[in-house]
Amino acid sequence: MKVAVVGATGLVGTKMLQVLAERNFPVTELVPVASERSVGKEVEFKGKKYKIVGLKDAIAAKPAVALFSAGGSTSLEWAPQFAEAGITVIDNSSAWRMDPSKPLIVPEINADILTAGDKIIANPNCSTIQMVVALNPLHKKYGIKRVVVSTYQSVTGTGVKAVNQLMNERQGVSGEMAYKYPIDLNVIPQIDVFLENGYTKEEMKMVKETMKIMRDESIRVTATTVRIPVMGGHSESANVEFEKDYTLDDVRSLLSSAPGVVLVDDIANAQYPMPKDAHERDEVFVGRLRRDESQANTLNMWIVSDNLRKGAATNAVQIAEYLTGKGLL
Ligand code: A2P
Ligand code: 11C
Repeated sequence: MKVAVVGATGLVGTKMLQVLAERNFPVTELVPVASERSVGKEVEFKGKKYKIVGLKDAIAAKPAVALFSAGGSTSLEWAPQFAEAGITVIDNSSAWRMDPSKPLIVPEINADILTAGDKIIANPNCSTIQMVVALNPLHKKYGIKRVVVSTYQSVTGTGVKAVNQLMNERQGVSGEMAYKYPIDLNVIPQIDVFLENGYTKEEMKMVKETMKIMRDESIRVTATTVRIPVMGGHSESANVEFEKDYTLDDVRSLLSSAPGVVLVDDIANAQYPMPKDAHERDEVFVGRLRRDESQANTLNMWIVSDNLRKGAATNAVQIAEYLTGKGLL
């Protein structure tokens, strides 16, 4: 199968190439795409070198599927043109996620809604993906009423520029700033732009995308999203109120058998999820399970995942695998 990766030189695009290779996705020919400044350069995929092309040439190459991660404006402008040419787009930007005519997919949860007619499929935000993967099995049994979530997000979520800022600050050299403030030895309680309601766009993504993916408008989510000087994964503290009461043993058993979830919850041995352990893994790690003693039917949990993998590249490739498996491409 001919596969295009749009944004192939970026952090997520590079990870997409890695994940496609690792999972042995049946790529017969790769079409790597980046901005005009990268056209002609080469990327390596499974030991073979491929020349980077521009977006027009990528459409002319007629891949069956195109994984997009080159920013919202590129997706807004180009995804419809790819779709028009019969190419299925799996888009990692926020451009199409809340469009009611576009599916927003986490394969463990709602891939069943996909049809051959879906030509632009949205990949959710990384902090949303890891949260819903952990919440969905609990929602099915106990019904979630409300989630209060605070995030601790890796600089890799911002892109190469932010990784460089952190590394430059660590080495005491000056360079381009991805953030308004230093990130090393600091915590920035702003991810993406502020909206009129005083929340950031990242916070509202967690609210709206959760309802769409879990197909339940009644789930209330309130979020505080925070950037920390960490690489390797996003962490989240979630306080989850259910309709029905639960037992911790049952929650543990549901999470242990949930697809894509790994339970790491052994406080006697100081075992809990951390970004350094989630790095380069595809699963969502959950731990620190405990009853909220201040309120009935409420659970506290800690959720960690590699934001570039399950939060972006892996989820996109899993969507492509689902489409291939079901003959929808
Ligand atoms: P390039 O390397 O040529 O700038 P990141 O989010 O890690 O910074 O990566 C962004 C990715 O999106 C890069 O591969 C970048 O290519 C690509 N990109 C940015 N703008 C465009 C554009 N207008 N058309 C195609 N690709 C783009
Ligand atoms: C971050 N979650 O960590 C963002 C990155 O909507 O796909 C991904 C933004 C998005 O900064």
